[in-house]
Amino acid sequence: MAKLFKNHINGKWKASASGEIFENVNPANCNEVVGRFQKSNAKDVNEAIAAAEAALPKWRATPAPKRGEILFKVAELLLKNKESLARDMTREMGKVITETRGDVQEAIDLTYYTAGEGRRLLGETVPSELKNKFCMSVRMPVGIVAAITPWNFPIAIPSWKLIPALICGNTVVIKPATDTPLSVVNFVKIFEQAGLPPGVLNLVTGSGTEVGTPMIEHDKVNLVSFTGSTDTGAVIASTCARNMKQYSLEMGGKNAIIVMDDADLDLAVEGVLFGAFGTTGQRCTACSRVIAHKKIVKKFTDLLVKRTRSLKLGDGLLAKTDIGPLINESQRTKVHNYVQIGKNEGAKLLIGGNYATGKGCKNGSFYQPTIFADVASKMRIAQEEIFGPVLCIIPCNSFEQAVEIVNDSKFGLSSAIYTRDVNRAFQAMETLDTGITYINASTIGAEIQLPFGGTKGTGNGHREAGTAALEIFSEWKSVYVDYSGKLQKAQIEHD
Ligand code: UN1
Repeated sequence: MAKLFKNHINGKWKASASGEIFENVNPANCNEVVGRFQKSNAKDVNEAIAAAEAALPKWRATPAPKRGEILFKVAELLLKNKESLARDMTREMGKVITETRGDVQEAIDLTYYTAGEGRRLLGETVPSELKNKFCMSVRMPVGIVAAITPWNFPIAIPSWKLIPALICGNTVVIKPATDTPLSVVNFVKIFEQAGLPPGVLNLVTGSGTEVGTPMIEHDKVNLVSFTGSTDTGAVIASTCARNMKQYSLEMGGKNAIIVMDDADLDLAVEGVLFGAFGTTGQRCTACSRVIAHKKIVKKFTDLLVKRTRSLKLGDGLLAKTDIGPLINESQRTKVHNYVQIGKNEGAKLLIGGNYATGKGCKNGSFYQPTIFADVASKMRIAQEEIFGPVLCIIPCNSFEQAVEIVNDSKFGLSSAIYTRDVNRAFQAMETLDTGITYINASTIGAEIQLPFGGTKGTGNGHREAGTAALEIFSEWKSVYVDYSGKLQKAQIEHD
């Protein structure tokens, strides 16, 4: 029988109060159970939050450079265990091993970068308007953080939340997606090995309703940090607003690449291919729309379809595999439904459009890389996030029209343009309404030292990673030190 994994509460590995478990299955082979996990409930959540509350005073009083030292050890251990972490991740999530190595690497990069913040956490010193008075701002922890993380980046995205939360002196309870609990169990073991004190980071596995809801409703939680679907994000936002909690949301995308008539077409094809079908299209940053200039749309499409035909589907642990499965059957059904919607809307299906059931794909949730041509911007397949290997090609007449089409979306995460015209490139940077814009590169592959997040319906204005993450996970305190020995009145003693 597959190995049983437990929750991590107050430094101890513990079974759920429910006495129930759930199984995690390899999406490339539904006969392989990767592990059995705790089907937790509100009792476990309460216990984890109580542990986080008890650990908070000591952790926030620990000097930030010392907190950083533990996190540097976390980075070293991630590096040391990179290969086994990546293999476990491919088994539970399906993406190819080169990408799961990249996922772990993203966490390593973020952890080294952010651990260094322990010796910065910069605030401001500013002059006072009065004599013998000193003004500064310092960063304070927010308190108890509830982190709810998705399955598409099972270690990288938890690292975006846990590492900045911890360096800022918060304590945390994390609920990983039910499709990828093993990667987060592995991650939490690393924190334990690195010497993080008990209760500072707690892990509770289980469903959104049984675990997520009591977490976001708990009155001791100060901040909810969430990456996932727009629907769940909306529930979190309204629940937190009602309870005066802080929240940070990173949700959908409908990312687009503009291919202009002066683009290096071979380069653009590779960028679109990587953006649309990498991670089987299951990235928030995935390219799901190409806006191609009418002068090159035919040539570009032919090249793209040809390259798409050469992609190999299969088990992500095999070196020859380009594309792994979708995360689960319900996601496969959803993707397939969108393909039917696209056909009904009158888009032209060029390649794919069905379950992949060939050699090496029989027992998994595989879907053929799919391309629609002649897509109109208002079609549902061009507006809604599909989260699968489905790409829409939308022809355009000009740069201005291309920008209009990219911006005709309720989301605003990532965008890209392929052009050799430097003026166009700068105009694109200025006018594309997204949190991230790439010039002559795909929509995916953000680096951790810059802010990550989007405009409009993608989020609530926050940015993760880089130093921007500190704005989420710390509160400003302004401090005034009056050393005049008398009552001084700001604003009033003006003349
Ligand atoms: C996501 O899909 O939610 O920029 C994260 C990228 C990765 C992170 C994606 N570094 O594609």
